[in-house]
Amino acid sequence: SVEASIPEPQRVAWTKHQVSGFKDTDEFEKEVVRHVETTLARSMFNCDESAAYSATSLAFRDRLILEWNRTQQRQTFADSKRVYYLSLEFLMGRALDNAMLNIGLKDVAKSGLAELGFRVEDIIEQEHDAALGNGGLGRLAACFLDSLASLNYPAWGYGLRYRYGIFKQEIIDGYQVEVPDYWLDFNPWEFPRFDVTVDIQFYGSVHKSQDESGKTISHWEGGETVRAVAYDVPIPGYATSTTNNLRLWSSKAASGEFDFQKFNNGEYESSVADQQRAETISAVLYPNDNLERGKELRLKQQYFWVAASLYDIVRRFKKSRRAWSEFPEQVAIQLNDTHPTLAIVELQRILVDLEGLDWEDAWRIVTATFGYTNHTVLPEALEKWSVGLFQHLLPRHLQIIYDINLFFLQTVERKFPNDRDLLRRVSIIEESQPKMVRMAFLAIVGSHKVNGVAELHSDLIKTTIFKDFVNIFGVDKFTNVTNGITPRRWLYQANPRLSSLIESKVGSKDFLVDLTLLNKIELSLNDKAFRKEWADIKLGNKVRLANYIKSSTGVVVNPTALFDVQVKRIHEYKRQQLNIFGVIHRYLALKAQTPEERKKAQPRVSIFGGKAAPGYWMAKQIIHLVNQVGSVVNNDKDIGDLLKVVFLEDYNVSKAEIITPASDISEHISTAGTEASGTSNMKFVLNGGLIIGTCDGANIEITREIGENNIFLFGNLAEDVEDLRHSHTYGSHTIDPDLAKVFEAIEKGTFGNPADFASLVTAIRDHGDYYLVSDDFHSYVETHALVDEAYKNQEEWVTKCITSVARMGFFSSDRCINEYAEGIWNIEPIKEENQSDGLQKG
Ligand code: F58
Repeated sequence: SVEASIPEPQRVAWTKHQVSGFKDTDEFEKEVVRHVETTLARSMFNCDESAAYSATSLAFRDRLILEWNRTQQRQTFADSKRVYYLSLEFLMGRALDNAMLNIGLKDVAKSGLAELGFRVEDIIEQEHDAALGNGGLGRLAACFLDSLASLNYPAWGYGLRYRYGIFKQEIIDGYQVEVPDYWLDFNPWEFPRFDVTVDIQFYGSVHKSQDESGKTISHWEGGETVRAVAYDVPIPGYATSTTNNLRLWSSKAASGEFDFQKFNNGEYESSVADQQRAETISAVLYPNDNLERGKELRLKQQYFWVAASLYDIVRRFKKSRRAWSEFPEQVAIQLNDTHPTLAIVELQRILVDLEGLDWEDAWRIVTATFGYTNHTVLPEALEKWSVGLFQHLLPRHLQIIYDINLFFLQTVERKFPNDRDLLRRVSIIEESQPKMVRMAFLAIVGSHKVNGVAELHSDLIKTTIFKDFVNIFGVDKFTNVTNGITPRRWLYQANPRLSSLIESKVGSKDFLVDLTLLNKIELSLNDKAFRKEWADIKLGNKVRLANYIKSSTGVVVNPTALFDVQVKRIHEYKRQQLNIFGVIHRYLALKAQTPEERKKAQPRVSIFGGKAAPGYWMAKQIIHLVNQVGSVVNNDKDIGDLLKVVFLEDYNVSKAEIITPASDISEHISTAGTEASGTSNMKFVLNGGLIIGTCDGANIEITREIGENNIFLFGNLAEDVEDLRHSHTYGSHTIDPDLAKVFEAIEKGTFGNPADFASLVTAIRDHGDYYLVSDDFHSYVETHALVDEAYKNQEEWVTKCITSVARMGFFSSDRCINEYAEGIWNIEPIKEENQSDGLQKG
């Protein structure tokens, strides 16, 4: 056993002093006071909320570390297959509340903090979000980590430790302004591992030599070296002792502080500059959502992170002294989008150049190891890198890519002789000017499974962008794993009252580990007290959001109005423009009514939130228009409470936790076929909100699960989009008459200078309306009228909400992770001995 490796007397000493975590209020308080007085060097006389947050976090961190060490020992001892989840983004949000709830000690913390003079809610609010992601893709990775730990899978996340996460958004005069997000001032959730470093090479050149047997060996030499330093973030599972690891790499100069030789030669500035250049690699998250821009620093980030992670993975494998052929039985690596695709090339390089394996043997290992998840069909988001940039930055990798491509095209040629156009279409190297490396194709060729993230999306990639690859590799290589969300954060943490109401009907907290148990609440559909409490909780959540809206925007909204929410990254394909045009249409309609008629209208609050990529002009115009409409509508005496329009600044994970539970209806209205899945749609329904949406992404599966009477679907179908676009360009393109009136109002200056919004209008009217805003406008407006009607019958509405929540079990990320584990990774959970299934604590 592990223990036997330590001699008896030492073992006795170590175990005698074994640290154990706090278990009750008293022990918790003792830990907090100790951290305040020693770690923070303060006292009860100057312990403010920020210091109390720090000490509380440190107390919880200490506890996590103990479980984390034990988990690592257990997983090492079990020596079974692990999965490594490679993602450039992990949008974690806050850690303290999550740690308290997952460990099951929030009540202890609450009473302990109260005795020390603090409210646990205020302390939680002190934490800065860990915002190392853009949107859905990054948040999905975070939900996956929660599920992997909660299900006791031996799993590691690997990412980059950006010094600046996604920018903070300020709204100034209605415009988005980006402010840097420096979040590392005090971060108790990370452990620097200064002993875990990897030196990463860039640039240089390749030389060939021959070994004794005459085999050619490639040597990648020269160039620049940057050091990767590991920072570990513990990931506590819910109601289990399993605490997994997220390892984030930080870059620094390989020569240490700075180059002493240069320093001594009086080149102080340039020695510091080298250091800064190295640190630049992990300095900042690229803030684009569904857009790839092909910047050298981005490719550098990718290789830096991939090479460090693979070195770490291979080092761990080598400790087991197994044959290389067993690598895929010990290691599964999942590529979260194409960003880590270089890992395929890097592993092939390690095996062939450094370990001396034959190409074919190495390639068998590589392809058996990797799986690739695609998150988009948008052409502008598909990664491509110019061959020239590759040649410069990673010369040996480019050679390997050419070889992978050569062997791949040879097999294609054998299977489909004389189809030159097919070879051109599927080549990893695009024969354009300049030549480009197509990363998605490389990811497909180098993986054993490729998955989309919702059924429609997985079907679409098979019939459109990856169609040829289905013919080449067979359809079984392509699969679907519909996304999911963690019910711990998105129900238990974000909506504690609804969670405990559900608990009272399910009979336990087991629905948090088996979300299908939610179906039990359908039995209480006619229980009057339950329904009353349900409605009450929603109102309470809306009051909380109304207070937040007041304090952040100054706008007073009526909590009994219908709250209509669209919060997500701003993008033309997500169609916030459709939403705001719909709001304008509503405003014009109300204005045209008599005061008598207006009395019948359903009061609404339209709530928007989300960041625009800094260089995305159209998205920024949309934000500006929303704010302008808000300032007109919110101050119109004719309108009063009938319509309010607010834009919430700086939408992020912790704000989502306030907004999601407070929605009556939320908007998931992407042009059909463009949103791969969406995950906030799941969060809103799970929190007892209904949704209005297009037949796109996971909306379709949500409909199947909850029933079509419980969702408001509208708009054209994915299969018709292409023809519609074609008709815009080559047929006659008439704008919907109601939308034309909206444009008229904008162009009259109703919402300020029309020039500010000109391109939003012309994109639709004059430039082909690529996202089909006009085609869907009528159906959208009509469906909103149905929403108003339905909301007036509150009893019916509550029935819809309860029924929907009861049927949302499928969308747990636990289900999703189990599908990956079985269908793609082939891994098994490792539980602590004598740990029973289900809830152990909490
Ligand atoms: C999102 N992709 C999809 N990409 O748009 C969404 O439908 C899906 O639910 C989610 O992934 C999870 O599968 C997404 O968020 C990015 O933000 C990338 C960031 C890096 C540049 C390219 C886009």
